[in-house]
Amino acid sequence: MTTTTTDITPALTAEEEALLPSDDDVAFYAEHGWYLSKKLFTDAEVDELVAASDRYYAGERDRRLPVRPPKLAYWEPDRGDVQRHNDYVHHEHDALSRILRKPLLGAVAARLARADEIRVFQSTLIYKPPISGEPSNIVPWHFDKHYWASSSSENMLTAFIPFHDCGEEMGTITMVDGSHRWREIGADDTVVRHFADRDRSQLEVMLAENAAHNGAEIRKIPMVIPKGHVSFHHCRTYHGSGANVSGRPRRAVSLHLQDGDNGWREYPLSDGTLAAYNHDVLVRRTADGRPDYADPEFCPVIWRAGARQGG
Ligand SMILES: O=C(O)CCC(=O)C(=O)O
Ligand SMILES: [Fe+2]
Repeated sequence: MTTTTTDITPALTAEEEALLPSDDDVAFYAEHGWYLSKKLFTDAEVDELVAASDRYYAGERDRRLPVRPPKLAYWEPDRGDVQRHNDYVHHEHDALSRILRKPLLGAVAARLARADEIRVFQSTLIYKPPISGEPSNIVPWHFDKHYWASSSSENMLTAFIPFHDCGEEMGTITMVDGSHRWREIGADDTVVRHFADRDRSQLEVMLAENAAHNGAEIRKIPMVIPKGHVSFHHCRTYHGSGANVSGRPRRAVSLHLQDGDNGWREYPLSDGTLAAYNHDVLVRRTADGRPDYADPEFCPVIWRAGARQGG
């Protein structure tokens, strides 16, 4: 039987192949927990991300989520000039989705994660208004796995895709070098449950305590990202970001990615509940009744190795 998967992962062009991370880059990512890519998106694609996001903010949608998940980030104009976060844009907006699901991006992620398949886990459209003192613009130190305890994979990763040159003055994403290799202090799952609700000074202290526990220095690396390039980070790499003092909005998508092996797992928290993710009220079930994190409706495949050989 011939399998044609060209609609999912068409072959890369020779020019695209040249943009993949080298073996040294993959080793760098494994050691440092982050990687700044080559130019993966053309200027035209990035400009279309700006235009499409403006249409999104003006209310354009191709479809809507069938139900509202409990912890959905969903800025609406009545919230005003705070930092905007909107989840599931890959589901709700086809023009954004088409660009974000670029196979080359999936191929880069597959190399870094040493995976055969990469699926979208989440996409969050982000807008930091150009207001230097806006408190909501500050992203406290965290790592993404804290939010993904119901995911079985330890190899998930995030592609941070700005829609312009993005430097320190814009409050670019900043990595804590090598922190994905730290062991966490204790098994305090209040982090998993309440991470987003903690205040900033608590998180700064938590970062310092975790570093000390690992005998590590905190080395903060602001990612200076040229237009069309992408910053990748491992799901256990601490990161955050500061004020936007540039006078221009900082626009980006944070594209959270899962390797093919990821699936829902039962992860009991100390308060007796199970760790959950917004997908759990949206996606279809697997044969054994778990939320299916491979549901193509919400978690589309963007890269599958071997597709060029016919599946
Ligand atoms: O917006 C930022 O600076 C950080 C985004 C983030 O936390 C992520 O991409 O995982
Ligand atoms: Fe994050």
